[in-house]
Amino acid sequence: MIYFKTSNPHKFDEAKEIFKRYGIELGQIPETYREIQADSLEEVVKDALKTIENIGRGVFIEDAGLFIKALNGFPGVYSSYIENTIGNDGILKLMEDVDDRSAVFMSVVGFKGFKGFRDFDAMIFKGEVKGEIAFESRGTEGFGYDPIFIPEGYKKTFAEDFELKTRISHRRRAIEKLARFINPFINPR
Ligand code: ITT
Repeated sequence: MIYFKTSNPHKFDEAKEIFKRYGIELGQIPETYREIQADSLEEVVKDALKTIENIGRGVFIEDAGLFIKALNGFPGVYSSYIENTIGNDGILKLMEDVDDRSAVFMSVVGFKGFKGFRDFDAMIFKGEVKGEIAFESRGTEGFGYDPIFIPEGYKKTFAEDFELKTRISHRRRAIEKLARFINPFINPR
């Protein structure tokens, strides 16, 4: 069993599903972590890892964000704040007359292992998915920016096709790397 320290139940549910495929049980520590103001998700995660206390198990945190090209990467590291202030309607307004709708969802996972993981203190795993910002909000599944994000090669938003999201999302890609890495420690042959 390893633990995901996150205050976001949607993120936890997505991660739990991914680990299940590897036969790894996931527990939640439903707390936020120290989030410094920084230019990249990686810096935020690396700093926060320093505050993760030894609970005698593997623990990870994840910082994610939506980076919109035409807005020079905004909301990016401010994704949470922007979601809670101007929200998806605010983003769509900013993008009203913008032709280049490209965006990327990024996820950075920071893992700290205790007991059996000691040599792998503070590992970083990244995942991303490219796509476009929709012209209107669509769908009811998922959370956050899912209703306005259409992954590359598809027509539906993540909020309209949750099964697709679980297969190709930024979180899926980052967490799958972590799951592959820790699998031999959790399920030794
Ligand atoms: P923790 O930091 O406690 O894990 P959080 O909700 O603050 O929870 P993040 O900082 O990683 O999570 O994410 C910042 C925001 O980015 C989040 O509140 C959402 O608005 C958005 N976001 C992140 N991942 C997303 C996803 O898969 N789909 C849609 N929006 C997402």
